[in-house]
Amino acid sequence: MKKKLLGLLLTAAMAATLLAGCGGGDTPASGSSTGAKTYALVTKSAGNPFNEKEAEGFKQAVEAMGGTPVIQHPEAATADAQITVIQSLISQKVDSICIAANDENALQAALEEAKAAGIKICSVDSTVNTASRQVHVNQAGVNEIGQCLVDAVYDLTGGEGQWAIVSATSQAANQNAWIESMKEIIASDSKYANLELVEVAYGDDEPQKSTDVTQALLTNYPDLKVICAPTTVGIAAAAKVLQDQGSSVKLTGLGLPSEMAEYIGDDDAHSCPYMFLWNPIDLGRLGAYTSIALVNGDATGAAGEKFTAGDMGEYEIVTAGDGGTEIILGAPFKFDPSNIEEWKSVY
Ligand code: RAM
Repeated sequence: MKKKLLGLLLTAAMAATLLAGCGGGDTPASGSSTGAKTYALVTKSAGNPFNEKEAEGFKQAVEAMGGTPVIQHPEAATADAQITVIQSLISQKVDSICIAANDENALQAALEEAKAAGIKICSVDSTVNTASRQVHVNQAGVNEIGQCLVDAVYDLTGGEGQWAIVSATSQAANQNAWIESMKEIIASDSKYANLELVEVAYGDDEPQKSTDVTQALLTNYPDLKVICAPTTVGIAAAAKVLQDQGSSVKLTGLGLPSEMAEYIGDDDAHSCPYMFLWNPIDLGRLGAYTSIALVNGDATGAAGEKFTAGDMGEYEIVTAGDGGTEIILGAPFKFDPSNIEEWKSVY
């Protein structure tokens, strides 16, 4: 997998060099005669390494295709901060906006205004409602992620007892969808009947707040067995709290290998036996290639359409759980003591 990634990065770098060499840098790769197109990415917030990796992939792919990337990290993980950014992108007349939404519904008016101005819209990582997007670029199937997390909680609790969630913001569409899926999976199978979810706490994807809510969980629930944090910021904060305190509470969730390597281990000295994620760089790249396909007219966002995502190959647009459409990057990947050393330098 690592070799494949390095290979892809190399191909992208070679494509970038070729384009720069023969096209003067601003020649679009895709046949338009109006000069380089401008592709914007709006992440959830600044200061989150996951968002930075996503932006790195987006920028790399747009540049490899001869376009101009515009990367915006809003100051806070709020809808208001993103609305301000969207409005400025409309004035800048960008060709597309790819957004990791801080709220599924609150961006609708701003995104509809963008759409009316001829800007192509996709969401990535965290979706907007179906009226606000043409297609969502999803890291993995919602229920696939939900199942991985439920299985991990079941395993680490020994099949019974108290567990809690440390999430991102209470409005985050992606975390809310994963949590909803986990609850549905648990309710649908009597195997999980002895698992007791005591609280969903929100660390707002801020390290300090995530630390505080983790500490409060430990104080309020002395019998707590497992914390599941489906956010890279939340899991890193929780891992440090648990490990520093020598807590017996075990941790799982979604984490960046680079931030979590020191906490992953099978013994009592480590707080996290294993966790999951996907490649955030590839997620950004797929967001870029999708934006390019929408701008080129290679895709409109309808289910059944297929397009070539540059050197990532062909992707198909499928129907999403909310009735809109999505493109799925791949399956969640498990990180444990056997592979964490290999991955911690990649992302
Ligand atoms: C955080 C963000 C992001 C999410 C990852 C797993 O970095 O909330 O949206 O996909 O965690």
